[in-house]
Amino acid sequence: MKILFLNGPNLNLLGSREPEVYGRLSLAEIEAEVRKRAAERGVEVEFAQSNSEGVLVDLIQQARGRFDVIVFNPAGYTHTSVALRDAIAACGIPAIEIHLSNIHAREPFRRESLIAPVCCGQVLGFGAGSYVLGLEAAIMVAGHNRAGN
Ligand code: CA2
Repeated sequence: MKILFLNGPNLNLLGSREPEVYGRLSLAEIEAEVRKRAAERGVEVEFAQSNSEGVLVDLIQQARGRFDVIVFNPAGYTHTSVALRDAIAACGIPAIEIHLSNIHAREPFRRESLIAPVCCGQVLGFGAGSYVLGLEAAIMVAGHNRAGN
């Protein structure tokens, strides 16, 4: 079982600013925690981050046949990107949307996700824990798919 953790714009800045909203861990530290949990659960994970919408579309297209589930934090593109929504809808891989913060408790423009309707579900508001819970959700979703449920 192979799971792609895909990260959108500015998440490379994690840990450096706005710790009260996004926590103190860098993306590399979150990745290390997810890798540790994934090893315990016997699953493979790959992490990618891009600030570019087009690169994220390419990564989603290239995931076909390589990954069982995509765990996706689209960051700012969550609220704007028809292109990423279309890419997730077209790729044929189940996706789980994750966020560090609770987007529903923030500014009104963050409350809408264009990506959520083409995902199996969302995990949000738990800081770095959203990535760990996203891993668990991905394992569950992949298991269901394999069982043909
Ligand atoms: O809560 C999340 O995970 C978000 O996806 C984070 C995005 C935000 O636009 C979404 O509404 C919710 C922002 C990621 C940028 O993170 C920064 C980290 C440190 C300094 C500046 C930005």
